[in-house]
Amino acid sequence: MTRTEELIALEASLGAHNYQPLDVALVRGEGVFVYDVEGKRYLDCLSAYSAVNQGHCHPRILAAMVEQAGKLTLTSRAFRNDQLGLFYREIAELTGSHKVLPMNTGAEAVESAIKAVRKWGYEVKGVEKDKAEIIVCANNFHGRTIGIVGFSTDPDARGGFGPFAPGFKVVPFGDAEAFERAITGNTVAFLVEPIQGEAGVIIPPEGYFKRVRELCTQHNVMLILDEIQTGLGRTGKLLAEQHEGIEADVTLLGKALSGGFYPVSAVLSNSEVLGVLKPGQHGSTFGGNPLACAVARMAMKVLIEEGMIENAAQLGPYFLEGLAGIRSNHVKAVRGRGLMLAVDLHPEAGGARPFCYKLRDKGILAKDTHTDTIRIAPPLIITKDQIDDALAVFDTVLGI
Ligand code: IF1
Repeated sequence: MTRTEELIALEASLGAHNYQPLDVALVRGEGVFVYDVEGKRYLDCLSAYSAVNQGHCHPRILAAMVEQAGKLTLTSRAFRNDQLGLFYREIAELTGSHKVLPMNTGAEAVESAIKAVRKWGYEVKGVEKDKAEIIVCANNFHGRTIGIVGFSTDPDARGGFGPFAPGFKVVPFGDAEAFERAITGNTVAFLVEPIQGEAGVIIPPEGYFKRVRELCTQHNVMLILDEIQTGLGRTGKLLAEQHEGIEADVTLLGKALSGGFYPVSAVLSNSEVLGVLKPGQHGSTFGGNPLACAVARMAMKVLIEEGMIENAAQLGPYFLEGLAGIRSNHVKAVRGRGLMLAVDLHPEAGGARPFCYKLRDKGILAKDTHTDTIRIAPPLIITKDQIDDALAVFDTVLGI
């Protein structure tokens, strides 16, 4: 048995089988590369679903984490700490927000936003008790909690987990008229991803978000953009909303907010929405802890100082063009924004997963999704030469 086979057997015997990972066992990461237990190197084209935008084990984030870990890790919010206020100031400045609610996972940020906008609906908008409605999109992905999977349209995500909370309405993504028709006097918010990630990197039609923004303003509906995956440079802008020329009322960040070191998420808004939460009404043991804050502060700092967002803006289109240029009978379409890319294969190609295994064998880790799509999202520090190397591999694997 190889070391990899031993580890796979151990996972298979003891772990819940809620994942079907590619059979590669990683031990080390550095920048855009990860290394497996047999010593083989791979270009990471998933970046832990965009949580390691800054690259694996970024030295400055590592140093900030180690330093803080030796000083103070957790106080709970029963006491104050010397990092939280600084984290607030820096994330608020970066994103132009007025209020910040720190949480840990992305799903927690989503749940927290739902709580806040419902309360806002009752206390500010004047919606009748327990009547608040939130509109969401078909094929959404916002996390795995009972609240969130309750408004998922994916049978795998929600099947067998009911009963679910009421108060959610589903409309098609990219259809502003359908959204408008779904709005009632009880609608408090529209929760939506700027680009649908899990659905397969689905970019909405031009003008969709402009219209959505207008409708939200007109009907006093809070626009909640889930930028947990699209945010922090992935699409070539700090926030994906900037491509649309709009501003959300509530923005959700997670994943790359810590550069992959630690679960750190945040709800960002104007004062009106988060202002409704009063002492005792929401919280988290780990949310806003000094270790998380120190890590997140440095994760944001290196993203900006090291030009990672500009790099994604410059090299994303280059990578996309290269993928589009591959002569292939298997490829149906390529699309993407910044370094959030996807390749759709023809159904006759036999599914994306065998291609992901071929890519793995040639030193690239990418993820299949929805049977026929390969998702490509390398760390934002990837260089042009590394993209050229990757394109040569994609060409061998996908070509003719
Ligand atoms: C898994 C997908 C990506 C997210 C958006 C909230 C969350 C996520 C837009 C929740 C999380 C992850 C979770 C991961 C797979 C992954 C994913 F394929 F499922 F959709 F990235 F594309 N909003 N996305 O994308 O954040 O609570 O996990 O921190 O294995 O479930 P979380």
